[in-house]
Amino acid sequence: MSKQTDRILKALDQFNIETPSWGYGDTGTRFGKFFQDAAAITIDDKLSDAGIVHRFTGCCPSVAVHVLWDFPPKCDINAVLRTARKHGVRIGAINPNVFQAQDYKFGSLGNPDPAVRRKALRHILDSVELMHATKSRFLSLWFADGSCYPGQSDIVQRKEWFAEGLRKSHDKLRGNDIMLVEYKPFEPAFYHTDIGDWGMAYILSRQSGKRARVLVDTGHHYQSQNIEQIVAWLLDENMLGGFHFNDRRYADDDLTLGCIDPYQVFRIFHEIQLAGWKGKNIRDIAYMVDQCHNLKGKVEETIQTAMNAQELWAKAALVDYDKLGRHQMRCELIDAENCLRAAFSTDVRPAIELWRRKRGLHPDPLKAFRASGYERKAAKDRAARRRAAGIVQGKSFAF
Ligand SMILES: [Mn+2]
Repeated sequence: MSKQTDRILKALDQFNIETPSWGYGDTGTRFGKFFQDAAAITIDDKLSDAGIVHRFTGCCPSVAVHVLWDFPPKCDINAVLRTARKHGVRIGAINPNVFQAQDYKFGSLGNPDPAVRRKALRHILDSVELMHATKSRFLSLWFADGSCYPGQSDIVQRKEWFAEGLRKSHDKLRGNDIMLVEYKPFEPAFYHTDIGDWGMAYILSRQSGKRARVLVDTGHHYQSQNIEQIVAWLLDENMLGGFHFNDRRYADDDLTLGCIDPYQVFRIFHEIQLAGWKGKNIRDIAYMVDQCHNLKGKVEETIQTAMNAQELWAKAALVDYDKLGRHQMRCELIDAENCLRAAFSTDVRPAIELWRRKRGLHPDPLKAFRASGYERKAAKDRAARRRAAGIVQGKSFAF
C-alpha cells in the first residue's frame, strides 16, 4: 500500500460526522415548504434514516437532536434510546429550543422580562439533564436573540444577562461534558444579534467556565470572512468546540457541505489536521451537519454530505507539512500554495473506496442506498401514515 493511501485510511479512521435529526423531516424556507413523501414524521423515522446513512457511509454514528421537536415534554427517553440502538446510532449533541415559543418574541436569555429569562434557563437546564440521561457529551446552544432596530435594546445589558444565563447553564455540566456556544451575525435579528461573531462567543464561553467552547457554523459568517483563520485561532486557544457544516453562496443558505466552495472546507480541515500534527488535541472536536434539505432527497443529501466531508478530510490529510513549513520560512509563496493545491487536487476516491471495502461497506454509498429501495418504501409507508393520521402537508409560510 502506498504511503498516501495509508495516510488517507488513518485519517478516515479518525473522522466521524454527526447528522441532524431535523435534516430528515420536512423543512422549508421563509416562503414555504416543499413536501416529500419519504420525509420523517417521528423521531423513530429520523433515527431510522440516520441509521441508514450510517449503515452505508460508516462515518455517521451519532444524531444531533432538538429537544422540543424530538424530545417533547414527558416523552419516554428510554424508548428513544432503544430506537436509536435498534438503528445502530447514538444520540449526539442536545440542542435546546429557546426560540420557538411566543414568549421568546423579544429573546430568551437576553429577554428584558426576567420570567422569560428564567423560562429559557430552565429549559436549558432540563436539556442538560436530558444530555446526561442520553449519555451525550455535547450541549449545543444557538440563540435567535437580538434586536431588529437601533435603540430597541441595551446591548451591554443583554450581554450581562447572557453571561449570567450561560454561566448557570455551564454550572450544571460535569465530567467531560462540553457546552458549545454558536454565533451568527444576523437572522432572525437584523440589527444586532446578542452572540454575533466568534469573538463574542469566545468571550462568553471563557466567562462561563472550562467546559465551554465555540461552535463554528460555516454559514454564519459575513461574505468572504476567513473561516479557516477563525478555526486556527480557536484551535490555538483550545476553544474550538465543533462545527455545524453547510455551504452557502449568499448568507445562511444551508446548502450541501462543499457544494459551492469545497476548497474552503479543505482549508478548514487542513488547519485542524495541521494543529493535530503540531501536537494539539483535536480528538474532541464535534463535526456536525446543520443543513436544510428542502429540494434533494433527505437521506440522499445526507449521504452526499458525508461523502463530501470524507473526501475533503482525506485530501487535507495529504498536505506535506515539512515541505509546507520550509516554503513558508523561505517565503516561497507559489511553492507553499502549491503544497495545498497538490493535496487538494489528488483523487482520493480510490483510497476512500478501499477504506469502505475494509469495513464491509459498498464502495459507493449513494449507489448502494438507491439500490436498497429504502426511500421508496419509506415514501409509501410514511405517506400512508400521514393519511391515516390526518396530517396535511400544504400550509404556506404565512397562512
Ligand atoms: Mn447551526
